[in-house]
Amino acid sequence: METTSQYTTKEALLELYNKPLLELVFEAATVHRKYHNPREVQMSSLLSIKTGGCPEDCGYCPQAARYHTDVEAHKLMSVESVIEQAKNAKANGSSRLCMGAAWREVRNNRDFDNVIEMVQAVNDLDMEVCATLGMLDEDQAKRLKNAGLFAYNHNLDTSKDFYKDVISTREYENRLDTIENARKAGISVCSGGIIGMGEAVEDRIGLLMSYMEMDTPPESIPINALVAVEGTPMEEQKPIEQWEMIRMVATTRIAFPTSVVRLSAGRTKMNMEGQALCFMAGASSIFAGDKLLTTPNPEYNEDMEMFKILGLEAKAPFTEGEKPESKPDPIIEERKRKEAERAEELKAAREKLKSEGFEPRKVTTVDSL
Ligand code: SAM
Ligand code: DTB
Ligand code: SF4
Repeated sequence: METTSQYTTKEALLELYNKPLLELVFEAATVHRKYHNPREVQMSSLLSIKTGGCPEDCGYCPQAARYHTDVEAHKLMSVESVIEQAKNAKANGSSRLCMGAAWREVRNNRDFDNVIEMVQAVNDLDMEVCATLGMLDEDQAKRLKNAGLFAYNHNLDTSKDFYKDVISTREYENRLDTIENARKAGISVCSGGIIGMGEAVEDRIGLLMSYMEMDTPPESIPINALVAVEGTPMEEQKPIEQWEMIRMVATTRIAFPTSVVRLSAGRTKMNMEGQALCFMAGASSIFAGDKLLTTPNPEYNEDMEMFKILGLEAKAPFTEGEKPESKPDPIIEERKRKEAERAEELKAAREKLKSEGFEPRKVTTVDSL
């Protein structure tokens, strides 16, 4: 089966995007039915494991420390709380958990070790694990893969041209490098963008062209509508029309026939009819649960009601790829080995002192006073 699209140039994609709406939806629905089961929708839950305080200046983002938004900065969540949230997402029908951190990049520190443990634990629950942690180098990508990470989300957000108007603290090329590092480590790539930031239609197509130029396009492409958050430079952006979301989803579907197109942020501003047209036009994944990272999203039961009405069902995990094996992490194993060694040394020292007649010093606690 032919797996590439006949629309590979900017001109062809622009013409496609501007087709009469229902013809575009029909063409997208036809492609969708050829490559995907149109009744299945993947439910992916987002979890902000490290919220706010980010040093970057992404103009859309409520988590950037420099903007005065209502988002409070928190430290990294504990592994136990992540497991609890993952179990809740699974019980509500999600097959994937996407863990997001408000970091510019991953650093090789104790927080990253904890993220590795989160990946291992959520993979053990038989859920697809996705993470979006900012820039990654090759070794970090390999460590995540080894821990059982299924997918890595890193959005290009918009066209290379418009990108400069949105973010100044890191380059488009840095993003391409991170995507490449995840790809080389054998991790499924999730990368997409945002519409409604003031970009031209050409920039939406420019984003798709960046993926068209890759040897392998992303396995999953999230299409977000800007959530205009008070305090960010984009707070005044006018909400996009639902038709624009439908056009973008349909064009993406036709351009990348085998990728999963995810109807992402912005669903609270859409009605069921608008979302139904997106599913018709090839969206086969949503973010589920009442919160995205920091902003609201439809509740699980609202989505279940919508699925019932539209005759859709939640997709099982690992239908697009095998469950990765979670292997022990050499860095964490070495740390645990050293900690155990140190504990043994302390125990031996204490026993030696005792055998030599030294009694441990009596400690008076407040309770015993
Ligand atoms: N800090 C990491 C990074 O930027 O790669 C990961 C988290 S970041 C919040 C993930 C993505 O969320 C961004 O690339 C952007 O596409 C999307 N996003 C953030 N704020 C948004 C908003 N207000 N509306 C729509 N999408 C948004
Ligand atoms: C993606 O493309 N959209 C998600 C996920 N990947 C990480 C994030 C949407 C964030 C919307 C704003 C917020 O809730 O903070
Ligand atoms: Fe930071 Fe990511 Fe938000 Fe940019 S999108 S400010 S990198 S959390």
